[in-house]
Amino acid sequence: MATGATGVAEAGAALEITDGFHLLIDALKLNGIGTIYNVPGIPITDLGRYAQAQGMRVISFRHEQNAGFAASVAGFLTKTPGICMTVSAPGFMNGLTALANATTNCWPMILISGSSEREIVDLAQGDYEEMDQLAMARPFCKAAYRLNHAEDIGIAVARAIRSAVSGRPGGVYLDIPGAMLGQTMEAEAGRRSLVKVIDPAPKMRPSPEAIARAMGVLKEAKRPLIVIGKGAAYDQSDDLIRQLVEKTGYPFLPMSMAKGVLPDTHPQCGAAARSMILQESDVVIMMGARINWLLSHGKGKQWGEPGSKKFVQIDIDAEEMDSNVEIAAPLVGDVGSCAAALIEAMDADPVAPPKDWLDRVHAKAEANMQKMSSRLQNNNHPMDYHAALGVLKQAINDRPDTILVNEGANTLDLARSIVNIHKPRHRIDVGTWGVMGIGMGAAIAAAVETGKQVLAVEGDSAFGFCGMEVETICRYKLPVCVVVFNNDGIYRGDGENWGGGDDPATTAFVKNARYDMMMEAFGGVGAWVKTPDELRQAVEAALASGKPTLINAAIDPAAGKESGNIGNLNPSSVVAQALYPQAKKTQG
Ligand code: OXT
Ligand code: ADP
Ligand code: MG
Repeated sequence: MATGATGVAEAGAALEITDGFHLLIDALKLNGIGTIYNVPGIPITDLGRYAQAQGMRVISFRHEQNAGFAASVAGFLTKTPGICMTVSAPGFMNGLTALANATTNCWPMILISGSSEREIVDLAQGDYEEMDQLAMARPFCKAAYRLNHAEDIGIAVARAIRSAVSGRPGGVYLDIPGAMLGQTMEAEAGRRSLVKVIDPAPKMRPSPEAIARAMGVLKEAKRPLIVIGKGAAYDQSDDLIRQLVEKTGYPFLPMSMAKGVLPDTHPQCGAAARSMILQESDVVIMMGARINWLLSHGKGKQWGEPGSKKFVQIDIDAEEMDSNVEIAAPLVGDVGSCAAALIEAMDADPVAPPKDWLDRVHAKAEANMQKMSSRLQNNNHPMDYHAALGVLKQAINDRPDTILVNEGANTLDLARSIVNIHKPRHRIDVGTWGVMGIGMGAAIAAAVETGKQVLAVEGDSAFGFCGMEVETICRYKLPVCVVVFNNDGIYRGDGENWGGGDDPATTAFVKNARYDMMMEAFGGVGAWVKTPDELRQAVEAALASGKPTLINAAIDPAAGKESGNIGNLNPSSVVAQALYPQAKKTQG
């Protein structure tokens, strides 16, 4: 079977010509891309078949959004653009949310969509699935290109890869009019037209002046803190990050998807003292983390007295500096290069580990963890989030190689603080947008890209956005265990219709829904559990067997909070409070 660019050569030997289909496949393979996340249809059905025939892994999904989320997560995990392939207009649009989400999260992904007859689209003459996709895609990605000629495939794929991974990574759109795929050219010329991208994401080293400036700020620090973000997780310089953190002796706070870059059990981890360290720190090193809504924009009472902080920010994107607050020492570069330069500077001129401060952070974190641990042991009936998550925490402790995927509101926020992550890039969640529906795509990509066991902990609403992909999980026999936290609704399952009518509350679902039977319908294992013991047994069986499994975990419908930890972001209104007595409960 042909591999890499030799596909063209071998096809050429037999036929002396090649075509757009094969040039595209060979261009991807030549650049080390071996997997396509796909939904077939006109005009790309055969492209998927040929890719599979040429030795690529083609994972066909039930909906393009999930294929797109998978591609973006593949990009996050591998630093190589994940490829999502869709049909024209509606399929393309289904993939667009994922493309925008990849760009927002700074993950490399390429959305390749077939498109209709150019001349007809441009004259708006009503072609099959007519749409000016290139124009539509532009606002949602870093770069968008259209391929009109087969001879341009090599260079277009090279540009797309470089755009996706260089500098701040993001989404790229590649428009492939169906007619282009069938274009033929002489095989040897085709082979020569392919481009292997050299050094697609060059290291960016900070200047010595910038390092000296940062060292000056760190030397003055009394209560320093390192915030580690998913840009640091993405960078994969895990050893350098650990060396830097341990050399400084500073406490660190992992953002959600940076949990595990250093284990949550590391003695310098301050996650369980979050409020205290944000408020009381005086110098904060931001490492691949933006100062956005997830950190209250670096302002307000969460951050203590105005003007009480100095920021050192490590980021690959210079424009990120001063986006929300003043950055005293910008370090523009990749995390690995910046960490290495700081380590070198500290070898020459060490910073003093802030022992008293670290002891205080430790004491606060210990106290919070103690408070939490008693709640995790409870045997309440119906089961609550804490009891269920206590079981899952233990499951991950026992099998730290398992990748945790997590979405929902309460399901997300509580799992984040309860379930420790022990290894880098072993937690994938809703990311910067807080988007529901990433779960099954992320779980599939994690299993496909790493071969590891995946545990997807899903709110019942979150799962509903992508649940049909359990068929994909079964079809490809992936080691994915989905646990649906079934509280009969969005945030809570005990909502009422405020108008008193027969329709259910806007946030309520069918009670006691049998999500487990969805998995059974496709040949996987289903379990309906109501107690922590039953959950423990079902999870252990799933993780030990690696079989596609869905555990439908009944959670107290009254246990959740409106919007989990971010209820404060809901707009409130005095009019609503006057009109509806119930509004007090949800609007605070
Ligand atoms: O220090 P303090 O005292 O403050 O305490 C903190 C930590 O120190 C402590 N902690 C610990 N204690 C003990 N031990 C340990 N180990 C420990 N670790 C930490 O715990 C507290 C809290 O810590 P945390 O979590 O780190 O900090 P905090 O304050 O929460 O951090 C703030 C944030 C903002 C960084 C954090 O909350 C965060 O990352 N939040 C992300 C929130 C998010 O993105 N949510 C998802 C979106 S919500 C909403 O939009 C939803 N929708 C609408 C919708 C969406 N999103 N998308 C689409 C496409 N359509 C619609 C929907 C439909 S959610 C949703 C469905 C919800 O229903 P489900 O059924 O799916 O889920 P359920 O709610 O379960 O029913
Ligand atoms: P989190 O949500 O975990 O706080 P964000 O997604 O907000 O993280 O921030 C990630 C940041 O990391 C972005 O500003 C992005 O430019 C940056 N980044 C991405 N890759 C790298 C890298 N290799 N080196 C340094 N910074 C990076
Ligand atoms: Mg729910």
